[in-house]
Amino acid sequence: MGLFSSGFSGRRRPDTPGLPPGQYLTESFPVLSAGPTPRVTHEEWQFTIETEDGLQHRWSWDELMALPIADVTTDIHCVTSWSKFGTGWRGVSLDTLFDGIETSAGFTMAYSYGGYTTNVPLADLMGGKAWVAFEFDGKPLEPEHGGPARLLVPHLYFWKSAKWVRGIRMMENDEPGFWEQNGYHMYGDPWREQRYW
Ligand SMILES: Nc1nc2c(c(=O)[nH]1)N[C@H]1C(S)=C(S)[C@@H](COP(=O)(O)O)O[C@H]1N2
Ligand SMILES: [Mo]
Repeated sequence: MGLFSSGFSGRRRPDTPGLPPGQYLTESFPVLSAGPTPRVTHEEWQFTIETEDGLQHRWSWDELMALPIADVTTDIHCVTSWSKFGTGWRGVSLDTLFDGIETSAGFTMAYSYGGYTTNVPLADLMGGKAWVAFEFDGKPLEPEHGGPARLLVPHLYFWKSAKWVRGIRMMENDEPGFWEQNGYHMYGDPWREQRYW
């Protein structure tokens, strides 16, 4: 097998622009979930940002839908080595959600329905880098992929993009989430291959 001749998706092509080291491209959209898929209705769905002083800022589904909505096209990179180019999402920017929230804490923990957690520095949620996404490929996000809504932080490995997201808690110090406690990297930059630690 030549390095450059393969026309098959799924083959490793180290010279592909936009493909981080050690990743291969896939056309499919694998489902990776550590547990069962929670079923959360729009009626019961809520999203809460809790600051370090315990103040909670909360949105219902309807309140989320009333916020400015962003269309996002981005590549995604899973630590299990698949990458997918040009995925299309619709969601609300974390910049919008954090607008008017006062915090001096530098770290966050994302919480999901079902108990999953993952830590992300606040700076990586700001500046047009992260969204609460509720549509994929022009359709409502499937429950298997995190619907009704998931975090989308595509510049980090995809485990940071918490499915069924229900909130974010601000933290003064970095603390490991679910996979980070099990050996995944605290930050998870695919370009530096920060898979495990
Ligand atoms: N709540 C929750 N979010 C999660 C996970 C999970 O198990 N539970 N898995 C993570 C991992 S390891 C990856 S690669 C992506 C997979 O998203 P997908 O199933 O939509 O491909 O979700 C991330 N977010
Ligand atoms: Mo993953």
